[in-house]
Amino acid sequence: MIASASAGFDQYRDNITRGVVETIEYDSKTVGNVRKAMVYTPPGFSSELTYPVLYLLHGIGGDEKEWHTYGSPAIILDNLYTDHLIQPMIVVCPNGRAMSNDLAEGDLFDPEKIRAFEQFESDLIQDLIPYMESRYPVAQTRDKRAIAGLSMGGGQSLNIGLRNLDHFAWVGAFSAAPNTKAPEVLVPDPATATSLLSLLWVSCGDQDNLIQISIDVHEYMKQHGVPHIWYEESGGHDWPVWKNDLYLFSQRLFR
Ligand code: FER
Repeated sequence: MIASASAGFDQYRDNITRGVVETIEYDSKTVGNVRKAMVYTPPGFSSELTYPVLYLLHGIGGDEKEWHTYGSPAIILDNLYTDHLIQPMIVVCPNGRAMSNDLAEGDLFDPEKIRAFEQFESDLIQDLIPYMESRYPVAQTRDKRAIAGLSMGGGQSLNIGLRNLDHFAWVGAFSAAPNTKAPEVLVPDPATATSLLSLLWVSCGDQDNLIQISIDVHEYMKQHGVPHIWYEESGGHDWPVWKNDLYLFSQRLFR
């Protein structure tokens, strides 16, 4: 049984040291243009230190700003840091729709836009991660990289994270969407995944119409002995669930 976030976890506190959020732009060879991402550096950030990185992905209606607009990740993480409940980490919110017009506009289910969420795998691994490693003091090993996201971003985290375990040891899916590949495609080799994963987190709200996708992933992992956390929480396909997930998931990272 996992207890949900304690009251006030997402409320701005006065007189604490805060992290900093900035928008960066990186050259994407994948898309052929300059793309934006939002980067959170933790309270007390120092370029003398080396930080682990969480890549935190948005949903079908979002972009690189979505988490910061609706999910208060900086407040949640600043509070957790102040309470000594998380490791200091950099959190990168990219735009997961890897195409030249990556705005969340028009028909969000247009096949070209859905494909762009797949194309993001290359943008992340070939373009954004190298950018982060060239501009920020970040660790460059798999055990110091995490990928997580909500809905479409949850599907991406499973698809990209589990296919690139040489890059990620920590994978989290919050309310994963139908872009999630079939469990046996995600993890064709349970023994290898088991040996490489530090954490596989799968969560979903019990009122979410998409919950079967997460249950299928959970059941497959259970059947094949792949250690993971399955967290069914109360709620729908919505921000209270995803904020709670970030609060709980981030505390388990980089331990
Ligand atoms: C779908 C239903 C929902 C789908 C994607 C979503 C690709 C994504 C929802 C979200 O990101 O919130 O059929 O197909």
